[in-house]
Amino acid sequence: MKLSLQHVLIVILIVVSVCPMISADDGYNLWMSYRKLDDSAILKEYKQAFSSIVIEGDSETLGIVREEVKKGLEGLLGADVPVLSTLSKSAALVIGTSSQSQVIQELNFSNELTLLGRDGFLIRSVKVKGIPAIIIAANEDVGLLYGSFHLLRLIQNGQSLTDVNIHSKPRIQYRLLNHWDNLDRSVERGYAGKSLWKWDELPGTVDTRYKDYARANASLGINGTAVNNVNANPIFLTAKYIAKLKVLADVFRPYGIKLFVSIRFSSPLRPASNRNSRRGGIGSLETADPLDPDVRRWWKEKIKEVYQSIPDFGGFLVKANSEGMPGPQDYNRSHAEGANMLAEALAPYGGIVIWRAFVYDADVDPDRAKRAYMEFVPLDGQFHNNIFVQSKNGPIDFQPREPIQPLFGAMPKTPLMLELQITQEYLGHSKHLVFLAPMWKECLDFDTYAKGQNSQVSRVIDGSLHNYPMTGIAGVANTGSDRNWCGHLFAQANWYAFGRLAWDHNLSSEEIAEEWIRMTLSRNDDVVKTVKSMMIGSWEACVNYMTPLGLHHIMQAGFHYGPQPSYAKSSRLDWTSVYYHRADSVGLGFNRSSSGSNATSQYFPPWRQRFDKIETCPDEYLLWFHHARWDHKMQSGRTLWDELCYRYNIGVDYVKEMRRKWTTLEKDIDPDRFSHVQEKLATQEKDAAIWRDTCLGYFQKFSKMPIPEYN
Ligand code: GCW
Repeated sequence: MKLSLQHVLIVILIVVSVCPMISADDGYNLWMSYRKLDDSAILKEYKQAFSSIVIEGDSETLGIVREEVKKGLEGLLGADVPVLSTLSKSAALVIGTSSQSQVIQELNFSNELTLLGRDGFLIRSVKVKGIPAIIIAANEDVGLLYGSFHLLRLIQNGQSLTDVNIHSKPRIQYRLLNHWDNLDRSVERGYAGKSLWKWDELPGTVDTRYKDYARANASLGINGTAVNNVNANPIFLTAKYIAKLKVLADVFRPYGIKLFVSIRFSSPLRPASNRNSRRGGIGSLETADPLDPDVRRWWKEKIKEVYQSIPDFGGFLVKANSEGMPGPQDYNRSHAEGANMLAEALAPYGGIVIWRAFVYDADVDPDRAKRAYMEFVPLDGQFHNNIFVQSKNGPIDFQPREPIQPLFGAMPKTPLMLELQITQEYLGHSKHLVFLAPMWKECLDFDTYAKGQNSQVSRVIDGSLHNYPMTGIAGVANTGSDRNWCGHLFAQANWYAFGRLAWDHNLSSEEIAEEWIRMTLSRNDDVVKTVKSMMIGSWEACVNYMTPLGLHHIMQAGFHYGPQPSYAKSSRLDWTSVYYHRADSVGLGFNRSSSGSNATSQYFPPWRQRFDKIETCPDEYLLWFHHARWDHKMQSGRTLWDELCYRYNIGVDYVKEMRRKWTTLEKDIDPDRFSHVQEKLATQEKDAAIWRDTCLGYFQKFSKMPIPEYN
């Protein structure tokens, strides 16, 4: 059948009119919707400055830069912005490296550029032969990509570019996402639909979303991703899966993103007879002992095979001897011996090992909070220099609030990679609006006193405190195949915040929230203010309605959403709630002071003493470190019981207030996103009240005190 042009046009018209789901506001475009600016003064400035884009040079990455900047500027300015290869007579945006762009070369920025390393960039307003230009210069194409996204961010935030002069480079070298994605596309602790990776379609079919994922990460400077769950299936290292991984690595590469894989330590073994077992491998050996020559050979060959397909492969992420995963201790070898075997095999290719410190063997100490420190600190200095020890922010497990993991500062000879959790396993899944930047900042800004004052966690992980040879940070991803990527529209802000802090941990939560709101939701100052005021206190509120005053691990078993303080029977004591809160007729909390488990001794002075004494322990951590009496006098002057009731109540009240504020924005936010958030907030309010009522009802059985009235 032959179709006339008229027919084709009619079909196109029909398709366009019945496909509102491709609307710009379904959340798919994240913080990159590039809606036209409406402030006429700033629009005029930008239009004058960007009459064209000049990009000299050619590479896949530069192709992406070209496309992004054109799309971004045209969207934001609502005008055509041609891409040229040489500067014309009117003001332009000039993008290039000195090796590929003559304009940049002639500007002679070499001194400044050398300070910016591989990923850094320069954005500056200059004159080129009398013509005003804004330039983005970098040493590598990937720096230009980061610089371009940064410029677009400035424009989206309406910042004036007159006399702009920005030097930017990441403070941390490895900025990674860790996906806990399984082979069957389920995502452990994922709340945004199935995994993005369609393993059964790969390598033949390449979902366009892989590219969009890479683009979103690149827009933040995220430069690596471990694509599969740390509870790893060894199948990812079979030839069949290496071919699939290669396709992902090829998509990610021009965006500056390296692929990492989580491995199972027992991979050289024969497959386990039970497919669901965490043991077993993909080989034919009888042992996975890291000192066994056959095992070492097996890994060398496997790694060679991987690099033949993926020459810039990042390396391995390893969960070993943790929660039933095999590891070197199965053969009486240490974590260092296990990690070193892999590191040696990866080193010739520039690969690294990320070895997780999330271990809590009950034989090590009766207090779970102490175990990782006790196992890892004695190994400091024994790891090869291409190994990171990766630790969660707190000593237990991504609880709503934890004091920092005392490992930070205590391993000066081992690069520590900070592991944060973007997905809200313990913070209301994708049902609650909880902006996590303030939590991460609390951790990053915490002064460990490892080398006296000014020894913040941020300085441990950016390497400046101990001169680490490499530096890294990882976030457990909250992405999935939901159209809006993260389930909750506001969960996108956590992905965003992670990336921004990984690049520059000095940014404040307020700055990050404001950027995200302007780029995603609205540029109206009143709306920005209101939404920001919702986001900024949302984490503290969640702590209050879930686990105030240092309570922890009292959530519903397994599912980790609602409260279950009564949970007492499990195969492991340290999976119950009663193990952690220790409520009795005297009081509440886990005594980790020197009269209890003495976990406080793992911190540097003065924290050691401050945490140890109930009088000086901050209220935020009181029940983490102390078993306090119900009538203990808090810093507020209230008794513990009254303060507990108060905190649970103000937590719920905050959610009510967020809901009220959101309602006032109805006319400012597009209807789909407005009602999406409105529904989520209603659920959050209901479930926050369940947390409060369940926990207070339960603890009241011990305190035997009345719940005071609050209005
Ligand atoms: O908190 C626990 C989670 C597990 C997770 C584990 C870990 C991937 O409940 O789902 O397993 O942490 O970090 O290894």
